[in-house]
Parts: sequence; structure tokens; C-alpha cells
Amino acid sequence: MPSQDQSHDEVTSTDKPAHAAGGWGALISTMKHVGAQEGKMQIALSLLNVNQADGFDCPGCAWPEPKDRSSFEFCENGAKAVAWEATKRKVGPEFLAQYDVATLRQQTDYWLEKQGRLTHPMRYNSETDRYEPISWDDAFGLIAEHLNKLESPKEAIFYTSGRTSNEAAFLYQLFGRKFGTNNFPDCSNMCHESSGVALNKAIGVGKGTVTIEDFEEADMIVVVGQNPGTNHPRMLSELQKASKRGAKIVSINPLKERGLENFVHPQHKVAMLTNHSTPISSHYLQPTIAGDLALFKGLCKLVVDAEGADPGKVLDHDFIKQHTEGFEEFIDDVKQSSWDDIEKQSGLTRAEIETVADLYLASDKVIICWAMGLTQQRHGVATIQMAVNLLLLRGNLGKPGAGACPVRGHSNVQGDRTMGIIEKPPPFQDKLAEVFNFEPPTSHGYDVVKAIHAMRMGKGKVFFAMGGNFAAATPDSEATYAALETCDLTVHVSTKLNRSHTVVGKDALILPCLGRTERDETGAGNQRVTVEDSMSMVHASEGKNPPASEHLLSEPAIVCRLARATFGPDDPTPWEDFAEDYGTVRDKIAAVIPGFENFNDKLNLKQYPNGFYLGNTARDRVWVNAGKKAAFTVSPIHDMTLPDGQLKLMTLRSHDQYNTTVYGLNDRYRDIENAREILFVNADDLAERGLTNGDLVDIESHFNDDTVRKVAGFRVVAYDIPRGCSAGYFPELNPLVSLKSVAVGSNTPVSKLIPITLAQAEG
Ligand SMILES: Nc1nc2c(c(=O)[nH]1)N[C@H]1C(S)=C(S)[C@@H](COP(=O)(O)OP(=O)(O)OC[C@H]3O[C@@H](n4cnc5c(=O)[nH]c(N)nc54)[C@H](O)[C@@H]3O)O[C@H]1N2
Ligand SMILES: Nc1nc2c(c(=O)[nH]1)N[C@H]1C(S)=C(S)[C@@H](COP(=O)(O)OP(=O)(O)OC[C@H]3O[C@@H](n4cnc5c(=O)[nH]c(N)nc54)[C@H](O)[C@@H]3O)O[C@H]1N2
Ligand SMILES: [Mo]
Repeated sequence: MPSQDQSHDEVTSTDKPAHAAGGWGALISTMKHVGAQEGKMQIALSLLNVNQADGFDCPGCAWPEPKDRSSFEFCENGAKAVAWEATKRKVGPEFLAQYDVATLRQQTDYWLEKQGRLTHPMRYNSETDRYEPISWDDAFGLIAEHLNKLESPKEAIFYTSGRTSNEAAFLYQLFGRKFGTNNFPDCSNMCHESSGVALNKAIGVGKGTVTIEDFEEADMIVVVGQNPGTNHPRMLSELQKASKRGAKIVSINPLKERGLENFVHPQHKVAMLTNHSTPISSHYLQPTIAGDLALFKGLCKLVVDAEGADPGKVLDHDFIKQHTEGFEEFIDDVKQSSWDDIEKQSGLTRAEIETVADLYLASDKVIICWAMGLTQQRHGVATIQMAVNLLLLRGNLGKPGAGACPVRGHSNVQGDRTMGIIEKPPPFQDKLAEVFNFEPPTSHGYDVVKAIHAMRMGKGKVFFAMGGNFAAATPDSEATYAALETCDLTVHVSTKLNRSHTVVGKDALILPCLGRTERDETGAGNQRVTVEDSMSMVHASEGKNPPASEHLLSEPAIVCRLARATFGPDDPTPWEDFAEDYGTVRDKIAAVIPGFENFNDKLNLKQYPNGFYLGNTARDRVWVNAGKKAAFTVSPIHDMTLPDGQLKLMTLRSHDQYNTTVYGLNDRYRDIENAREILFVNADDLAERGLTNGDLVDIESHFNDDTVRKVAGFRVVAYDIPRGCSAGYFPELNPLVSLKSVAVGSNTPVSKLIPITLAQAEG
């Protein structure tokens, strides 16, 4: 991997460690990031449009908008996302003529994106190893030619990242399915897939059951495997309000994350003037990495014990009887589980677990929130089901102030799934067939990991990415690069230059598109798109900024023109109408997907200022899973201990990044400045290895196969993290993740428990 443009000697604690999340640090950082971009004024103005009813949806996270929006409804990290997109720096033909692809590949992810916005469609020339301009018509012609000469449509792979709007996603899946494949891997496969699988089986719906209002009523909110201070900063306002009114907030995280400790709301004047922070967590447990299954089982055991001591008073017997199945088997299993196992595998003492169990028993309404700390684990699906078991025991599902809250990542990742971005026939398959009069494919396609395997075996020949940064975001970088390079054609629809553009197939294209913040004007006027947040609210988003280049196309236009080029003039689908007026796409969505009836009418801001709610059957205590009941799930506690000498490594986001997009080299809340190639380790683990804070190490991962996976020259940082655990940044550490190490049931790469050893850096 290329090294960062940074001096390692500058890896220091920041001068003024932020004692609370948010506050002046957040404001100053926002200004710095806005100020660092050319076109500051434009950016400052555009921030006023973020998350306003008639503005654009923040391209950052999927946390919902509160009902009482302020005129500044954004956070520090949302501002970074907007500023990053609105930069005036450009990557056009002249820029790309300067560098061959081999040279670009040596650059860091930070450098690549920092160069600015892509302005022209570009084609790779293998003779010069450079990108050259190509017209849109020729680009679509080339892709169509490659697609139409495939022996089977199943040799085409259509990836999606979660910024894609509902309209673009619907058109994209329609195009792919008409072409004949369900090969729709998406970022969800690396993200909340475990949540979808777990919840679908347990409660019949793969989405969270709570709404933002539930946060106002909960007595207890558990935040497990999630770092909202960085990744969902607006969630801190809800947690702060809850904490102020006395709700208990329990954080469960191997790392002490500052955002979960204290918070100053940057939009509250008095708090800012007095620098008054609110403690967020009332309780903070630091389990070992992947210790959560054992922890939740321990909590269930204590709840069951409490019922034994006070029969009839502790469990919600009516709910259990009326709404659940598998209760008896579950209770038997929980009773048999041993405290030895629970303590050893969770890394917590029984007494620590009891404090949380006591809170749970004292609370009538409990919400459990989680993110990647649970989903990207080998037993992530079972862990989430164990958390659901805990909720079910006391009827904490389908009542106000209670429920399951997987906090989604990308701003429209949930909507893309709703629109049919899934590697199986979508739930609305029959309607799709009827409305568009074709036979959609019935066989399963590839998810992310399967797509990489398929390419490696020569079975995937055209790789098309609607957004994202596939090469950098996926595991096993070396194997993944080799897989992409076997393709006849790789295509990336992107806003910024990134690693994936440097890992080319025999033929390769970059298609530059409009970003969320930009005006999307067609012959029919300014177009709006829609997105769905983490709590199933759908609302419109209208870009306001002038496009970064006159040559950009919108994502919907790209799909429509590609479809026409591929299917020819006789294809009856009105692709041109769709590209001209997205309202016509929404009419089709309304006809195909339940919940979207009268879609266009529901975008009326007077009637639906906050968008409309798609509903959630589990929230209504209607169970549409196989057994037609909410299911208790029995799971053993797995032995996750590693051989002596190995550490568990979790790969995380710093405060200055959005996935593979690196905005800067600081991680303010973890006191890291100007460094990304670092590894957080417990001081005793360092001492045991003869290492001291600041030493350089090479890191190797271990997966019982012949492949050597190593990264070199990482600096160790002594940190408050349990013994045997370590942490560092994604995507720099992705070369260490094995493609074969995936979550049971969801096939999600295990990015949060990589077995590693350290060695003093060579040379
Ligand atoms: N600014 C910003 N916002 C973002 C993103 C971004 O990169 N930047 N990314 C977006 C996306 S796509 C996503 S999916 C979300 C990600 O949001 P998060 O899930 O918060 O992201 P991570 O940085 O992966 O952090 C995982 C957290 O889980 C903890 N953890 C790791 N392993 C375990 C474990 O075994 N048990 C427990 N209990 N905790 C564990 C880590 O210490 C860390 O605090 O954020 C979204 N929002
Ligand atoms: N080791 C490790 N690996 C991980 C994770 C981890 O925690 N650890 N997290 C995983 C998770 S949760 C996720 S979601 C994935 C993320 O995987 P992806 O979604 O594939 O990656 P991103 O970094 O979000 O994509 C960034 C690129 O998107 C493009 N882009 C930005 N805005 C737009 C837009 O509006 N339209 C289009 N077409 N392109 C745009 C830009 O060119 C930018 O370079 O990574 C996964 N990989
Ligand atoms: Mo994600």
C-alpha cells in the first residue's frame, strides 16, 4: 500500500484534547474544512440547504432529520461531506494526461480524492497507461458493445454504493434485471447485511423498528458497536436530550469513544458560550472485540433469573405468549449457559453485566442501537438476534419508546435496498414483471464477496459501479485488485478520483456524475430525487449548487442512456422520459413497490414537510416472517479467543474520513494528529512485546491459508482498549482482511476481528 503524505514524527496527541464531542472543536473543524476548499462562499451558502425540507439531503449519514429542524441542520461531518463535494478543484483531461495509472495507484486515498471533481467521461488507454477523454455516446456505445457480447448476462456485475437516489437505484435494477442478471452486489453487503438477515428472520423485517420520536420516550438506550460522535453526529443531540431527561444511556464498546462520553451541542448558543457539556453515557462497558454475543446472553440469563426470583413479574408474559415463538427452547438454553463462558468470551465480569441487567429490569422502554461493531463480526447475525431476544423478553418491540435500531451508514443505503438493489429476485418481482412486461431473472446473483470470487474465476467480465470505491472498500486488497484486473471492462460512475479508477480491467471508463448537492436540470426543469433514512422516512432532495462541470450527467440519466444503448431503439421502456422527468420514474415505483402509492403526491412539502413513513410491520406487532411470530433465537457462545501472541484487530473510521474518502489526517476525538497508519494497542500488550508507544511495526494477519497478508510501517499508540484488542483505520488495513473470513449467514467481510501479530518494522 502507498504510504501517506505525512511525517510519522508528527503523530502526537493534539494540543488541546477535546474533552467532549461537538462544541467549539466541531465548529472550528467545520470552518477549517470549509475554508480549506476553494469556493468557500458557495460552500457556506450551500450548508444552509442541508437537510432543509426544500434543500438537499445531507450526503453524509442516514440519521433522520428531527421534526423541529433548525436553519442549520447539519453537523461537522456533514459539512465536510458537503464541502468535499462543492470544491472548485477539478480533475479533467489535462490533469489525467499528466499521470499514468501506475503513478496514480501509488498515491494515498487522501491525495486521490483531494485533487477535485471529475469533469469529463474518460477511457483508459492501456498503451499509454493513461485516461483520455471520450464522448458520452461513445462511452455508452462501448459499454453496450461489451455487455451485448457476453456469453451470459450473468457475466455482468452491477455494484451500488449507498449514496445513489431511489430513482437512480430503481432504474439501475430495472436495467440490470432486463439485461438478465441479479448480480447486484452493494455496499450493504459489507455494512448492515447482518442486521437485515438477523432482523428478517427474527421479526420479519430487515429494518429498524423505531422512529426518531421513540428516542424522546425511551427509559434506556443501548449504543453498542457504534461510534456516533464521528459517524452519526446528529444522533448525539437525541442522546443528549434523553440523557438530560434522565434516560439511562449504556455504551458498549471496547474503545472509550469520546462522543459517547460527553457532548456540547454546537447549535445551542448557551451551551457553546459556557462550553457546557452533557455526559452522554451513564454506563460504559468495554467488552473484548466480538464479546457482545456472550454479553447479551449474560443479560438474558440475568433477566430470566430475575423472573425465577419473582415469578410472573419480570417478563412480559402476554407479549411472549401472543407474539413470539421459541421461548421455551430459548429459556432452556440460556439457563444452561455458564458464567465461565459468558465472562471469558465477553471479557466482562458478572458484576459489570449485572449493573446493566439491573438498569434493563428497571426500564419499561428500551432501545438498542448498533452499527458496524456488531455487523462486521463472524457471529454478527447471532449477536443481533441475541440483542433481539433481550428486547423480546420484556416486550420491548412494537411499543413507543422501545425497539431495535440498526443505525445505517450511507445516506440512502436503506432506500437502495427498498428499490431492489439486492442480489436476489426482489420482493416485488411479479409486479416488476407485470409493469414492465418482461421476465426478470429468478436465479440468485453475486453479493460483494461472491462477485470478487466470480471475477477471480473469470466468470465476471464486465464490472460496473454506481458510485463507491469498490477496490478500496473491499477486503483482501491484493486478491480484489487481481479480480478486477481480469475483467474485460470496468466502469465507475463517480464524483471524485479514487483507488478503484487505478485498478483497471482491459478496458476501463470513468463516468463523472452530479453529486447530491448539485442542481439537476433537465428539459422538464429542476429535478428532485428521493432518499430513505435509517428510520424508513422517505423524503425529497433537491440540489442547489451549480454542477462542477457542464459535462456531468445525473445517475438516472446515465442509467437511461446506457439502457437505450444496450437495448436499442425498439426497447419499449420509456428511458428518455425517465431521464427527462423523474416524476415518471416515481410513478413506476408507485406501481411496483408497496408503500409508495401516490409517491409524487407525497412529496408535497406542505402536506408532508418531513417526508412520509414507509411503515414497519414489526413496529405494529405484525409478524411476516416464516413462523408468523417474533422468534427467539438460540445461539451458542462461540470461542473467539486467539492463539497466544495474536491480537484482535478492528478496523474503524477516523473523525476525518467518510469511508474510503479521507478528508484529513486527524482523528480529533482520539487525539491523533496527522497520521493514519497507526495501531491502537493496550500498553500492557505493547510492553509484553517489547514495544513502546510510537514504535513502528509491521502487521501480519493469520487465516490458516497460504497467503501472506501484511502491511508495513504502522506506528503503535498506547490506548484505552482491553488487553488482546487493537484498532486501526480502514481502508489502509484492508489488505489484512481475508475474503474467506465472513460473517455466518450474511457473508459480510469480518472487518472487526482480524487476528494479527506485530513485529518491529524492518528497515
Ligand atoms: N463522518 C462519517 N460518517 C459516516 C461514515 C464515515 O466514514 N464518516 N460512514 C458511514 C457508514 S457507510 C457507516 S456503515 C457508518 C459506520 O458507523 P460505525 O459503525 O460507528 O463505524 P466504525 O468506525 O466502523 O465504528 C465501529 C464502532 O464499533 C466499535 N467496535 C468494533 N468492534 C466491536 C465489537 O466487537 N463490539 C463492540 N461492542 N463494539 C465494537 C468500535 O470501537 C467503533 O466505535 O457510519 C456512516 N457515517
Ligand atoms: N476494513 C473495513 N472495510 C470496510 C468497512 C470497515 O469498517 N472496515 N466498512 C464497510 C462499509 S460499512 C461500507 S458502507 C463500504 C463503503 O464502500 P463504498 O460505498 O464503495 O465506498 P465509499 O468510500 O463510500 O465511496 C466513495 C466514492 O464514492 C464516490 N461518490 C461520492 N458521492 C457520489 C455520488 O453522489 N454519486 C456517485 N456515483 N459516486 C459518488 C466518490 O467517487 C468517492 O470516491 O466499505 C466497507 N469496507
Ligand atoms: Mo456502511
